[in-house]
Amino acid sequence: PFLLNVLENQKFLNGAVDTYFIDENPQLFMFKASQNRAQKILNYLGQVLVNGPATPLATKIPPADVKPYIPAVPLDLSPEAIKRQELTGENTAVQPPKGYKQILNEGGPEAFAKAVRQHKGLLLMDTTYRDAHQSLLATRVRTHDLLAVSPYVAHNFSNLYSLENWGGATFDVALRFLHECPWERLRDMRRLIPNIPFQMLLRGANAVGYTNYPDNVVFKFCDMAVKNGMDVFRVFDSLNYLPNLILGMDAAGKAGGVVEAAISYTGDVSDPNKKKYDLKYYVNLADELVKAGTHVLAIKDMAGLLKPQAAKMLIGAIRDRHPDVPIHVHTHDTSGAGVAAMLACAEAGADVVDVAVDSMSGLTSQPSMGALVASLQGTKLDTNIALQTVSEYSAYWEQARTLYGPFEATATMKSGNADVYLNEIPGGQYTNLQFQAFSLGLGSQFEEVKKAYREANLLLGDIIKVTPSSKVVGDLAQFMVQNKLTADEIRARAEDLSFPKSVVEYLQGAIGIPHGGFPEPLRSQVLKDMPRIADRPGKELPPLDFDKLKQDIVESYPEVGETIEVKIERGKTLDIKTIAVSDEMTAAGEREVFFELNGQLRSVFIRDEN
Ligand code: 3PY
Ligand code: ZN
Repeated sequence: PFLLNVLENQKFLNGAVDTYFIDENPQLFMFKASQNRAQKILNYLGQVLVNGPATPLATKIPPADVKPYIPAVPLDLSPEAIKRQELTGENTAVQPPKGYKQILNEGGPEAFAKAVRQHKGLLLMDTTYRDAHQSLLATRVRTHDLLAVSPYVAHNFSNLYSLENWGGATFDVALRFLHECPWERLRDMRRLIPNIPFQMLLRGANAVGYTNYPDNVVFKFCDMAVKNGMDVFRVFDSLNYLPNLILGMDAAGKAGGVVEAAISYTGDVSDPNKKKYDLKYYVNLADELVKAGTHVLAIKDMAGLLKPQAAKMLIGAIRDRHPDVPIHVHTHDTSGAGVAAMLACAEAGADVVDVAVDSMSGLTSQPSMGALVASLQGTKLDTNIALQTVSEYSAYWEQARTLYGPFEATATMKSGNADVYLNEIPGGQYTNLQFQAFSLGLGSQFEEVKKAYREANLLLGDIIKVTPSSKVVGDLAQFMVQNKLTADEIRARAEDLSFPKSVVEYLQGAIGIPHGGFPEPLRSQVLKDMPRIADRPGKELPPLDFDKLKQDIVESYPEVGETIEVKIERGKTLDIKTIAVSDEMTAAGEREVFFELNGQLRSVFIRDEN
């Protein structure tokens, strides 16, 4: 650029310059901003090539510099074991006690369900490995920290119904942000925990994604999950749309898994004014799921709306109709009533409830394991888990959690909030929406978003809200807040507004059909003559060709050698080819990344942060 500026300078071209020329001509160094853009882009691409895509940190809380203390497991001190350790370095822990996994292995899902139903005390599922950190730490817990405490879990929690350790958002986050293989995580956990059934959350026809997949994808996914160590599949659909639920149940069952069909709970069955989702609605759905052959019936209270009184009515009614089917209840502690609600469920006949270890519990996570264990000690529902054991497990997570400071939900969330009964926002989404509002410096906007969420839900016809239908409501709420639109204005201007894509697709029927149908006239006003799906969405999708997908991925993601066209302004395009990343590092820990920029060789130095 300097040369170009100089070559446009008449005085310089005429040779009429002396040593003060540069001092007297500062404009020579005033380059147009655009001259820097190519360099910035190369720096960015170099950064991605060397360090991978960057993830913005959620908070300013730094990760702690700790090595969490790992509670010990009993060692096998036999001469053979010691010799094996010397020779192979193999772990010398004694085998953990047998658990429900062995019953499942020996007798299959039916025998497992029967044993669960016959068990006298209350059984627990521990969500620490999945929903707890999905709700509190943006799903960021790495395989390393899960594996470190896994031998302790195997040795001390052999009487858990299951350990929820996969599915939901963990799959996506492992790949996208942690750059970890979720399948490897599953196999490694299985190796260390051979005695406790593993449980995953399957979003029905959405598997572990955010949209309906072709049927063969869901079947293949479940098959691979079982082969890699998965046992129990909690299958839900974000609209409780039966055809989607049954598809997920079939896929999990065909793969050999335990099918735990889940009814997503919304509203309040103890409130006679809330008529859309009343006791009859849930009981009918339970009947359908039992008829469809579920091994276990789950109530999935994803927002934590099931009050103790409602729990008693709902669980009591289902227990009466289905005396032989195990009932498993999931909740979130957003309001603070989670422990009370789970105790009420247990009293009313639930076999299993979900808890997270104390230091990973509460707020938008699950209720506290220690609180449930202690509350039931000495009663007929005793969990037979020692409080001291829970306490050691909790101490590990208390320290491990500090490693994830940057992702802490508690950076903004200081207490529970019973306003969840008004807005019905699911646990994980509640944390996300709050964080988004605060990170924009608009803490007060969270109040507006929560109110808009409630209105958006009613505009859409009062729907079940859980991934991905909760995203549809959340997107509409954000749209209302950003554009300062009330529900009445949305109704009046529906034909002209440009709604978020998720809302339009939802109204087209892309994730299924809601209970009570789509809201009219809103749907017709928004969709006009756009196509509508009148059946199960996956039914219309052609099967995925796995071989072709593999080939396409291999072809379209060469890390080096890729040519990228970057349009920096109208009519101005940069052709960038990634040539190489140097194997050697400079003394400053940098790698040289080579590009061809519009045919010219260029390079940038990028710090390797791996
Ligand atoms: C998920 O889909 O990940 C959920 O946790 C829904 O509650
Ligand atoms: Zn949940």
